[in-house]
Amino acid sequence: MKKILILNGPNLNMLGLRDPAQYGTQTLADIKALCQAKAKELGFKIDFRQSNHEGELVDWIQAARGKVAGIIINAGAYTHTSLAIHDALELLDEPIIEVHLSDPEQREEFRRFSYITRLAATVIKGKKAAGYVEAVETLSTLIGKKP
Ligand code: DHK
Repeated sequence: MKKILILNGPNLNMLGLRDPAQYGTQTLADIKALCQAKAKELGFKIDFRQSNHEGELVDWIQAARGKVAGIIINAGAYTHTSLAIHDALELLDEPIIEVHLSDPEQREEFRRFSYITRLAATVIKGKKAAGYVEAVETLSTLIGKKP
């Protein structure tokens, strides 16, 4: 069974406590369960992870090369700062979907730039937890098209 890696960056372990107007009320465990259910329906396995550490995220991306069918990433604040995560993602041949619970472009100026967007097949933003489910569906379609 093909596997999708879903990576979450810093502070996403605090969902449920963070501003619900931006991030919704669901916890990361709730989002994991939603992704798991959608992936099961579509015939995929998921590996769902969160880290507050940039280097750990880089290690996980490197380890995923050739081992997963695709990757969904919400790099949290590292979206806007991490050239290291960009460079790790750039080495992947597998499709990448960038997801955000909020719409960073509608927020503070410092959230408008993303290091990930230029590598992503699609960016899904502003849909809160439902965006992750949409990302699993979109990735499944992209993977399904690959031989
Ligand atoms: C999550 C974060 O933690 C922020 O730093 C980003 C993103 C937005 C989100 O909307 O999921 O700016």
